[in-house]
Amino acid sequence: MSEDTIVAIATFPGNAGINIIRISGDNALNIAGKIFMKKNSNRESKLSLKSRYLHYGYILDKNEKIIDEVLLSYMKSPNTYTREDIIEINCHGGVISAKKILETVLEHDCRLAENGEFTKRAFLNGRIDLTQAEAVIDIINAKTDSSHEISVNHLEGRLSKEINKIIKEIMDLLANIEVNIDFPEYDEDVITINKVKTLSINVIEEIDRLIRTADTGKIIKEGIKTVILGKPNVGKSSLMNFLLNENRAIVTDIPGTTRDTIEEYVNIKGIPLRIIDTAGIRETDDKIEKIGVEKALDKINESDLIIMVFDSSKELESEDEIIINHIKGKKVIYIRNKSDLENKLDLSNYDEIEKDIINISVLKNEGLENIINKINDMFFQGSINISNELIINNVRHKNLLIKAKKSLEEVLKSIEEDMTIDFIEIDLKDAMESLGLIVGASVSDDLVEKIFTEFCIGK
Ligand SMILES: Nc1nc2c(ncn2[C@@H]2O[C@H](COP(=O)(O)OP(=O)(O)OP(=O)(O)O)[C@@H](O)[C@H]2O)c(=O)[nH]1
Ligand SMILES: [Mg+2]
Repeated sequence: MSEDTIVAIATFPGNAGINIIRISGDNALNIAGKIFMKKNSNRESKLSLKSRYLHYGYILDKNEKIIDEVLLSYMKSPNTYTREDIIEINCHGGVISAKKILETVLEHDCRLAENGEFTKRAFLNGRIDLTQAEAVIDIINAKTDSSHEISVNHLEGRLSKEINKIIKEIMDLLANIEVNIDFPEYDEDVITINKVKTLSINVIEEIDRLIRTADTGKIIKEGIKTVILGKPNVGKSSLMNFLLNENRAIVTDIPGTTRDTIEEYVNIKGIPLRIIDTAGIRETDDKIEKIGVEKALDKINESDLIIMVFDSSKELESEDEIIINHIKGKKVIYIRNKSDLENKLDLSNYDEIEKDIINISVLKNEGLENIINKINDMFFQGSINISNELIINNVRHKNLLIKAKKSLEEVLKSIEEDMTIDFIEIDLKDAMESLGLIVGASVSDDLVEKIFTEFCIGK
């Protein structure tokens, strides 16, 4: 392998028990020999490190001064994370030890690793495919149990397995078409156009099933972008604070308290929410408030969910109606807050809203669980249960699936239009290429060729 040897601190340096410095590459063992001394040995004796054992000793700087007492492991290639030789040094926590050890390692023939480079090598060296590499990053970034679970599924290769299965189906079909073109005399085995059609329809269905999970996947990964809207003083910030379980937003009885949007992430009973509190919407001459109102309206477009808050103690006003009109076509939960006060809100002109509205009192802590239940119903049909489901949580995967689906739809169109088999072949190959890109394989002509040579004629 001609790759550089790379090194990085793999843990988060700070006030913790240990830190780990990780070295990967041809030169890793050699570097260990230069900086590590086993306990009860001396610098003159040659260092021998058994693979997959923990070795107790010291890291020494270039002046042979002890930097720290460590446990060092050596993992011999190829059965390692990167498929290269790996040295891992467990030193004491804190900022200094790890940093000094890193500096000492860097005095030898290696360089600082780039972000994600160990995993990149695992991929380039064929230990994992692209979906698995992407899952590693998602596991690290996961903020909820469900998000973590989806990514663990991907790391285990469940998505790759599904995609590879579809690729194989298309490949078999292409092989048959090839046989058909090259050896038309084998016509009892020749693929009929009907076969192409049936397969394309089936594969489109399989791909569609995956694409349909992408909305849930995105929401679980990024949180439901929830914008709280309403005219001033209805209790938006109070609701935000309640959901966050902290006094994040300023609450006063003065209408127009919130000027800027406030965004926070919260996980309520497993439901990930990105909650955005906004400025109360009204006509105003106040320059700052005006900007806040515009920002609030802007947030509507990028939201997954709107929580529109009414004030039970006030009559319906034009501000309420302006908001109602702005959020048409969005997923909305309507809230009547301050249900502890006398109800003056008449929604008889808005039957649909009246029918669905949730009555709450943030002040009295009443009715709030109904909001969470409603979100659960709207986004997860009552429960987030993703245990056995394969869910797409990556936009790249989603886009490639859509592309593959389009190519297969082209196949069906070509069949309808009686196009020649070459056209069909091109679109089938495009679909296969898009799917191949998901798992990181570039399905070149050579690969396709190779597959065909493994076929026996007539089969
Ligand atoms: N009686 C009663 N008062 C409430 C309730 N919820 C909030 N309030 C009060 O209503 C006032 C306004 O609350 P905020 O949460 O600041 O309202 P807002 O919608 O964020 O207001 P702006 O930021 O000005 O748009 C405060 O005095 C709250 O204490 C409730 O359920 N019942
Ligand atoms: Mg507010």
